[in-house]
Amino acid sequence: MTKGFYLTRINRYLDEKKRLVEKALERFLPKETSYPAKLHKAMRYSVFSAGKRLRPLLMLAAADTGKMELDTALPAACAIELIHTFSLIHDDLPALDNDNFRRGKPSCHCAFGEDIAILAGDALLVLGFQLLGESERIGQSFLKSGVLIKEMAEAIGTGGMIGGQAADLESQRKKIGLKELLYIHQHKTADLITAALRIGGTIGQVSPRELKGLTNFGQVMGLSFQIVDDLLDEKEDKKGASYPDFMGREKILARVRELAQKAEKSLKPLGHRGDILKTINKVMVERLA
Ligand code: GRG
Repeated sequence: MTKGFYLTRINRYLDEKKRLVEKALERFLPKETSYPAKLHKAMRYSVFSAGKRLRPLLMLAAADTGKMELDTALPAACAIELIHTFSLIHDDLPALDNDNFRRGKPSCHCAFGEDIAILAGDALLVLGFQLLGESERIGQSFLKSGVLIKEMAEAIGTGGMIGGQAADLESQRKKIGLKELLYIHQHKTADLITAALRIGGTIGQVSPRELKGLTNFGQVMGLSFQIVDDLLDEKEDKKGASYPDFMGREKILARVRELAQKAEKSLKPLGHRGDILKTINKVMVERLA
């Protein structure tokens, strides 16, 4: 099989899965005309903007390394995108990052007001957990949705994304070291990415060794994803600490390459079943090219 043919096949896989996620999100979100319409409009406004859908794609690809059942995997894949969107809406609020633009459009609070933006974020978070509760398998082995809910709660709680965000806020007020920056990246960014992979692997019923591989992949890829994001945002009005505060571009690029290789190695237990994830890992790094 030629490299070109192989890449086309993977791109087709990712496009198809992205379309399925978009359609499912459309189905799961309340209609924008249903009362209270302003809240539902704000939720849809933020979800249906130009997001990469990275976390749902990682989740579906991880589930596909095992025995994927779309009926179970799609609600969970939508759940993680809704929870991610909640974090972006709240992150943009004046009390946090105070960003006026998100995904190429005015931020939710700029378009709908701060009050509705807070509620839209809250509602997306709650709907995300509701969907996780609905991701029960109808196959031979009954998957307890409580397992998925716990996994997600840990990833976004005080020991995960929200804790990482709080540490990030602190870094705006006092100088921090590289160790603290690593803590921020691990929890603010890598934990949700890791949850996508672990929940996907759990739904696909992969072996404990394969789940460990997916977990390591998520942690390392999540770190490199945030470093790449820091580099891409370098010229923007950055508030907290970031990699360019600690080292020059060449050194950062070398670190990103090293992490990308390490992430790829983590997928070894999955053999060729990890190829889609390897490609996503490469594409994330190539954003710098
Ligand atoms: C609970 C008050 C309250 C706030 C929560 C936890 C939190 C606020 C914010 C953290 C979210 C954050 C901005 C994490 C950084 C991760 C990151 C690089 C996000 C961008 O992800 P992409 O590039 O975005 O996947 P798209 O738009 O493509 O989905």
